[in-house]
Amino acid sequence: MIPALDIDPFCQDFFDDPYPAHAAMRDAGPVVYLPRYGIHAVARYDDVRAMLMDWGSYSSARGVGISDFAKEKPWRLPSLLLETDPPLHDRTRKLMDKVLSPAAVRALRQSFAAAADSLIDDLLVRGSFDAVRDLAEAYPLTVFPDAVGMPPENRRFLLPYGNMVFNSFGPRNSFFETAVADAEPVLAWVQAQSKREALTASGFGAAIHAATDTGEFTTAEAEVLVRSLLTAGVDTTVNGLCAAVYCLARFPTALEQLRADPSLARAAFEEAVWLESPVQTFFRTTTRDVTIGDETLSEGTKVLMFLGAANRDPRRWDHPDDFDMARRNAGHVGFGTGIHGCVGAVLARLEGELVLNAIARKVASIEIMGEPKRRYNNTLRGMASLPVRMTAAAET
Ligand code: OVM
Repeated sequence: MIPALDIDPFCQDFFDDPYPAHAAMRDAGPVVYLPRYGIHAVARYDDVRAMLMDWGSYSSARGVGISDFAKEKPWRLPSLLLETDPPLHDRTRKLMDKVLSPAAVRALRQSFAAAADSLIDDLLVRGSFDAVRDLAEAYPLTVFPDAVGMPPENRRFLLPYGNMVFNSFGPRNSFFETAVADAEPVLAWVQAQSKREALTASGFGAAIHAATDTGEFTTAEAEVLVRSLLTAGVDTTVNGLCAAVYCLARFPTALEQLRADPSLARAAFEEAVWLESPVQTFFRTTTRDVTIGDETLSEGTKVLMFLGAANRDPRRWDHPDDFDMARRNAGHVGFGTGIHGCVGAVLARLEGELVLNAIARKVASIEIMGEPKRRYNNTLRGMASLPVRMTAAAET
């Protein structure tokens, strides 16, 4: 018998404190049933990881949200990257791997570092600010659209767009309805920004469109792949940076260690992604009858993978609720893993490293000045606001 649990993983109470429910699901068995939505779920590290690795049994092509594309019309034109299986996925992923290659990302280091330093300098002049709006959102909203090759106008539209798409992976609840209420201008803007003519000749966008010149990709395909960048490239990093700042504010000894050794910046960002798991969940759909533990799921079953619960599974991690930059967190699933593992992770890690390195060199203290407010989203874990005061380190 697959244990049935009365848990709603898409409601405000759950988002306010998902950890007791994560533990209940992990403890109930390798796979559980959530009757509220008629879905199955895995929350243990080993089972989440195994599912991410087995794309042949667990398909993405029927959608990685609760909606089954075999039964319902997708909310938007499906992604050619996220919502596909091999062999189509191999073709699109190969292009995106090339566009976002370590060498391509390395070329951005100097300009991204300058932007991080100048942002932290400005924030230190202000002293008190909102770490979500003024730091975690401000930084990716500058450097990422620049790297894609977007014009300066309306870049903030990327935030409501991401909020819509990441809500759309859950049920049609009030979070989704609110996010899509005024969608039209944002959707039109995203579509227009995905076109070759809207992008500069040098960025990631142009690199994707260049693949149409050889006939390997159609213009329509290139536009949907640019849309993947615009969808997945900002909100995710915003919530990763927010998690990192929140960790440093709550664990002052970690900030001391980071200040003493700024080369820990990369480890600090990785640990924050591990601990907070900005992308909390994705679904798969079984392509055949599968066995998990002693249980069988029939073909066509939606299974929810709790990445955030896997990253805090005490079966896998020591002191799984602590922020510890010395932890060996390799193998965490905060960026997923397998063929769909985050294609932008190299870029996200660069952004995280550079912001935290600037903080390490310039900031003496980070103090939380008011009640942090959570941002409720069916997929993303993050905050709407985090009022802080930062003081400057003595000049060296
Ligand atoms: C995409 C896409 C959308 C949302 C998330 C994502 C985390 C990718 O459009 O390809 O990856």
